[in-house]
Amino acid sequence: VRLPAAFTDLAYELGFDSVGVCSPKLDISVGLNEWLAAGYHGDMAWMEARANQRASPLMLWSEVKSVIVLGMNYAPASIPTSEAAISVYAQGDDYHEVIKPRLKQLARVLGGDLKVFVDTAPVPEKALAALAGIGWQGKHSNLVSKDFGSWLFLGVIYSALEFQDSEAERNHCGSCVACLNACPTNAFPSPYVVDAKRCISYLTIENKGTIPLEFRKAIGNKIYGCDDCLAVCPWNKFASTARLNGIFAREELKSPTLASFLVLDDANFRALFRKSPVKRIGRDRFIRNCLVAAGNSGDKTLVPLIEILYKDPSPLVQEMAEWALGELKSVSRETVLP
Ligand code: B12
Ligand code: SF4
Ligand code: SF4
Repeated sequence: VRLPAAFTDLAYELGFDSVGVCSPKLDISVGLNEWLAAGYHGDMAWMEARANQRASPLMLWSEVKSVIVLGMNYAPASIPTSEAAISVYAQGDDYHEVIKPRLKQLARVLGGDLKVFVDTAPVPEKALAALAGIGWQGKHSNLVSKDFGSWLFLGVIYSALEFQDSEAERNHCGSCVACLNACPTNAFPSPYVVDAKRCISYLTIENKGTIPLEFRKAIGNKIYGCDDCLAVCPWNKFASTARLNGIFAREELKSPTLASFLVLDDANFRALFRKSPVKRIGRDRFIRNCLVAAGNSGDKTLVPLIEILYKDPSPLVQEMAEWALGELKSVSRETVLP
């Protein structure tokens, strides 16, 4: 049977832009195991822990008959360029909290036994989305769509009911290599493969420790995640601005200043990033990231704020403050003052 029209209509009403169905008989274990064996997951031990389930829906839930994949467009009106750049996906409400309740609402229309996922479970979301016709895995490894470019969040429903499969999407990257060339940290060992340990998204979000010296300069102004490979994708020109724009972009996070962030204590940090994905990394890691951007900023007016952080109780903050001070002291007066 086809997916009920009531389901697709409600999906669109709730803000989803793309819906597809595929068989659960997908198995990405060869690629996934190679990726894990190469150690590209860094400290994300949770990627290893349930790798067999991540490789195939049937390993997670033997009852699943159909997989329904939903894409939600979050294309920004403009790409962040501020001195404290927060990646587009993190400038508004946490997408997990936006998408999960909507998937649950859709689940009620679908009926039957089912499970809903967004990001956090061992589910091969990108490969499923490609099989369900939402788009294809681009050379940056994320899902690209002809209609929405590289700006889609993915949500997945495993259903015990069987629905007619959609047509899988084929790859439309052609000879383009824009995303591979755009990466500031050379995180692509080969097309379609990301070495997470080198990815700024990993370094600024997943990584709990200090940021390795070799990447600090390349991180530039990025304080939470990175969009460089997504932003250059030529398919983005077909993307329209996200319908849920109000949810996915907060005015105050579009072009913030480093000075306003460097003074945040724990309580202010939590208040400012309430409901935002940024709160997940906590104040210390956030300040660590801001200090990297401060060290790269060439802005000596930040020195007094960084000197305070040099005495911070967090060793993570202290260490990065020391580095940032060193960087700014090496900037000549002429390049700083007009
Ligand atoms: C772990 C993870 C990360 C890690 C690792 C990234 C990665 N590429 O795997 C880090 C922290 C670096 C990361 C960063 C980001 N992430 Co992330 N992340 C995930 C997560 C939780 C799992 C992904 C996974 O399974 N990786 C394992 C590897 C092995 O899978 P893979 O990349 O598909 O690798 C395959 C290819 O290499 C393939 N392969 C090898 N050779 C070839 C050749 C060809 C021709 C092909 C087609 C494939 C192929 O084999 C592998 C297995 O199939 C998913 C959510 C989920 N549950 O799926 C979100 C997810 C992928 N992330 C997402 C986002 C938005 C991001 C960021 C854009 C956030 C940001 N702005 O900072 C960046 C983008 C960085 C990038 N270029 O990938 C979205 C992507 C949405 C989309 N449109 O695809 C997801 C789906 C979350 C969601 N629900 O929306 N992420
Ligand atoms: S998100 Fe940034 S650092 Fe990560 S692979 Fe893409 S361009 Fe490279
Ligand atoms: S930038 Fe080019 S190679 Fe990369 S995903 Fe987009 S079309 Fe494919």
